[in-house]
Formats: sequence, structure tokens, C-alpha cells
Amino acid sequence: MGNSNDNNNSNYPFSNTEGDSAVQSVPKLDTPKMYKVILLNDDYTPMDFVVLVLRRFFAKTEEQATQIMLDVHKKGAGVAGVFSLEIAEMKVMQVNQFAQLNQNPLKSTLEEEP
Ligand code: TYC
Repeated sequence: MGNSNDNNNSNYPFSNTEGDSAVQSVPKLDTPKMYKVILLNDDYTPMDFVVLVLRRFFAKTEEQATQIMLDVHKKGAGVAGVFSLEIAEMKVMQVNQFAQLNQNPLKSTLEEEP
């Protein structure tokens, strides 16, 4: 029983019940981990398709998308965007599914932000 906020922490929002100092605990509560969605280069996906992906799923302008695509093309990988885990996971699935549907080998992955 009890309300849904009962997490045995009488000092909300300072979750200082496991040995951390309150100073460390507050940012842990307020700033969720962020994740980079990385686009990987390959030899077959057309440049225009990568630009389309960046515009469609990452809301980039033509110019931004072209710059990111060329960066990935030259360096092997590049950041399409930075999101919370559930949004980043959704973007990766959308990109990989859209690429597969269009028979392109384009892949994206996740990387936790430092
Ligand atoms: N290397 C591809 C080509 O020359 C273009 C490309 C860019 C593919 C970025 C994937 O994530 C990528 N057609």
C-alpha cells in the first residue's frame, strides 16, 4: 500500500541513502545520462540517402545533414544527435529499419556521453 512516491527516501529530492554525498546525488537525479546516436560509414549507402535520414529522423537542414554525412564519409563515424536513452534507442531502430527497408547497409549505434 502507500502512495506511488513512497521510495523510503525521507529527504527527497536528495537521495543520500547509499553513501554518496548530497552534492553528488542531486545531479544524479536531475541529469539523466545522454546518448549519442552514431552513424557509421559504409561503401554502398548513397550519400543522398544518408542526408535524407539525417533530415527525416534528426530534423537537420539540408546543409547540416550534408556536413554530417561528409564527416561520417571521411572519418568513418559521426554524431547524428544526442538524446535520452529511450529516444536514442528509438532513433537507432528507426534508422536501421529504414535503411534495411531500402536495402542500404547504413547502420547507427548508441554511445553513452562522457
Ligand atoms: N560512403 C558512402 C558513399 O560513398 C556515403 C556514406 C556516408 C554512407 C555516411 C554511410 O553513414 C554514411 N556512398
